[in-house]
Amino acid sequence: MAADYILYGADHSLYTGKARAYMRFKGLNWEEVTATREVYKSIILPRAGVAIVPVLATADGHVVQDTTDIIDFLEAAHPAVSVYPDTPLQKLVALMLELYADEWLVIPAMHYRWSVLDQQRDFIFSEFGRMSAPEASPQEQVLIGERTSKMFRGSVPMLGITAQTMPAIEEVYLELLDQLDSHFSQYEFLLGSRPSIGDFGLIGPLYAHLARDPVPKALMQERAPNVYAWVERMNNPVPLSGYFLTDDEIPATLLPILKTMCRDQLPDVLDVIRHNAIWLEQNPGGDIPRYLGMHPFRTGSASGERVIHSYAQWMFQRPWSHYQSLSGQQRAKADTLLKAVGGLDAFNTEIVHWVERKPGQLELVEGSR
Ligand SMILES: N[C@@H](CCC(=O)N[C@@H](CS)C(=O)NCC(=O)O)C(=O)O
Repeated sequence: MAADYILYGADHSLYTGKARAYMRFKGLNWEEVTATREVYKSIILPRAGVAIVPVLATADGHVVQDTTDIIDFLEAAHPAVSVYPDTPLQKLVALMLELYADEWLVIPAMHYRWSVLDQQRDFIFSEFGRMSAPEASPQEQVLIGERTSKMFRGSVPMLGITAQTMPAIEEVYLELLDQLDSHFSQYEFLLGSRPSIGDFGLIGPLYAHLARDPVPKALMQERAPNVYAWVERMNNPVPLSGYFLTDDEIPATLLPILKTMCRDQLPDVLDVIRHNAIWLEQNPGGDIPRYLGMHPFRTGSASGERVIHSYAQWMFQRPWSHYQSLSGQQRAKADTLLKAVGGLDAFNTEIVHWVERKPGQLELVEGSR
């Protein structure tokens, strides 16, 4: 039977890992096709618009880019056994952890791929080379990969990964591994026996880079075997199975992770929103560029500079609008949770300029809530 969907991506791609695990869980009739140089040229660029993976193509010729849009598109088409909890706190936590994973844990993921390159050079370059040119010999693939990965290697300082921040990036990551290890020693997934959108977010950085590249893989297997086992469960799920915990329970083991997210990521996101607003006020009706320069950030005990990634606002709007939709008892419970993890002020910050994504472009535009 011909596949209903094709996912164009790669084994070593962070965001492909997120979409792949989701599609496996949903038990869809799909196939994965490597995004070779040829696929970028003949399919991704002409049909999706920008040179980014993964890209989903449907049998009737529709394409979707961006894992969050891919998942939401597929959720709408296959609503059974949703990955979005329908209870207020679990939905909030799942969306917060998706945001954290997608936009912040890319920092340790990229650090452990590129800062220790001397210890895993052949593996990394041959992965990039194999993706671009599957027909080339293994030796050629290493050389091709060295060339094609240049842009990703070059983005490391932009992400805030420098000699000054590396010790703190590692410290915060090791703490996260310990916290997740303790969580997954008790629970199959973040919120029970069914993976949520938060799990699919986390599998992005925690698979292709942190559980697959040789150096961080060994670290995870040694230090956090329960996290490694969760990675395997995410990649080999029993489709459409499991339940979220009853009574909208949030496991206490997730609170320290949310605390770190609120401490490190939310100030960065609020500053992105501020920069997006300034830009829109100066360029009404314009397309907000993907990057708006650099701004200060903190992670753990270190401070540095990283790129102002306008897109982070779009991801933050998801948990923010869910929180804002709550009222009465539900809002009070969400407030208690957010207060305990240090996120209450951020979630009560007014977003004056709402942003939207337009298919086929990286820039954002002003939209209406
Ligand atoms: N927010 C996007 C991010 C996708 C993304 O950054 N993909 C990487 C590969 S894992 C890529 O193609 N990057 C090229 C670029 O950023 O220009 C998503 O969720 O799909």
